[in-house]
Amino acid sequence: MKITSVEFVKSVVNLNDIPKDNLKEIAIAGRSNVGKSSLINCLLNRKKLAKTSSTPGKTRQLNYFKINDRFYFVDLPGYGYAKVSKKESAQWRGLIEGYIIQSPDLMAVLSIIDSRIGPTALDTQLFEWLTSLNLQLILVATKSDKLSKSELNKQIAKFSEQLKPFPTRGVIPFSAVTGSGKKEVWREILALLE
Ligand SMILES: Nc1nc2c(ncn2[C@@H]2O[C@H](COP(=O)(O)OP(=O)(O)OP(=O)(O)O)[C@@H](O)[C@H]2O)c(=O)[nH]1
Ligand SMILES: [Mg+2]
Repeated sequence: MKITSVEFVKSVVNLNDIPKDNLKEIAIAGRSNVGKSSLINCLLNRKKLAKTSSTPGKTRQLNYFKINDRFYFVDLPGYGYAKVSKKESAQWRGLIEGYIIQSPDLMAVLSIIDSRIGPTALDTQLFEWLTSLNLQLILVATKSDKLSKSELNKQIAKFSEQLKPFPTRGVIPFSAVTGSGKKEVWREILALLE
């Protein structure tokens, strides 16, 4: 897709503050540190738009990025990071779940898994829940640059089998470092925005 404008609109920690301008939204979800913010930067050809970090727990709010004045990417806090206090982790969970339930303009959730690890129990829980809400899922296996071509193929075949119960059109291998898979991810996003 040709990106003509990208605007960081706001960070939201309180569900009353979510934008109400009826633009469609694609949310990016996944374990803490899996590479959500890096994927956003890569898709939008920006290096530092969404803040990334090698320390898990960088994104703690819902971050809204407006693209071409037409739709939003919503960067979500990561889940499953052991070093976050119970209280904080419950807060993030409430924020993510509340957002997903309360956003009528949410078109799909782009769920990110690690190519080396695959879907964890928490990921599968999320997929089950999204499926029960009739939300579209786009599955992306990131950090593909960390595997050889044959290892990656093996992993993708395995994940596709594991994810069969969910309504998704397969798992897209992706790397924010090389940009591999970018076109395929955009194709899925645009299909859902049509
Ligand atoms: N090799 C490689 N490293 C990546 C890739 N994507 C992200 N990383 C690295 O993984 C770490 C976490 O990336 P982030 O994009 O901040 O992850 P996040 O999911 O937004 O993390 P939280 O906001 O903490 O939940 C950083 O050190 C990135 O440089 C990738 O495709 N390949
Ligand atoms: Mg992040």
